[in-house]
Amino acid sequence: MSGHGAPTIDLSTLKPEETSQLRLAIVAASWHTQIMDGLVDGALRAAKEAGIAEPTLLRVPGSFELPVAAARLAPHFDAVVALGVVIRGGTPHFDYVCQAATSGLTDVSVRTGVPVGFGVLTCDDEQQGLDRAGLPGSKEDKGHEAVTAALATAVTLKQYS
Ligand code: DLZ
Repeated sequence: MSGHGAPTIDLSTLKPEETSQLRLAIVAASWHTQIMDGLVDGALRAAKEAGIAEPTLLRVPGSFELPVAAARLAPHFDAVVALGVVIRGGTPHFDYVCQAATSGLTDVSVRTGVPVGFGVLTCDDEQQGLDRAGLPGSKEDKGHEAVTAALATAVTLKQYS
């Protein structure tokens, strides 16, 4: 999977009166510090562009802990964004952590009806993460993308609440 085919969602086309009032929570794992710093910066930048003054930022140890954090916060927010970096190693651990994070976050989103932006990078090596982290020299900005997607979905769904 790659970024090819991603839609252009421009936060500036969303009405500020819709996005600025949204309650946004960002849950972020802590493994792979440099890449995570880029993801968190991108997510906070997107929140600021949407006019959200004070998003809640909650740090957890690893990506495995993201679903339980998202589950605890989701009922209190309009959108949740999960950020993490999982890098393939020499054991099947990678697959278990990726599977747990992905299915857990999907479950939270569907069960609560609160959009959960998926900003978890699943990488073969560190370079793949750096390329997507929104850092100087990165090709993609996945933290920003995850917040944009979650807010756009929250705005779309708001009329059906
Ligand atoms: C144990 C582990 C490993 C090997 N790799 C990663 C990783 O690349 N990215 C990540 O976010 N977390 C990793 N973890 C930690 C697990 O997510 C979890 O925190 C621990 O298994 C404790 O529950």
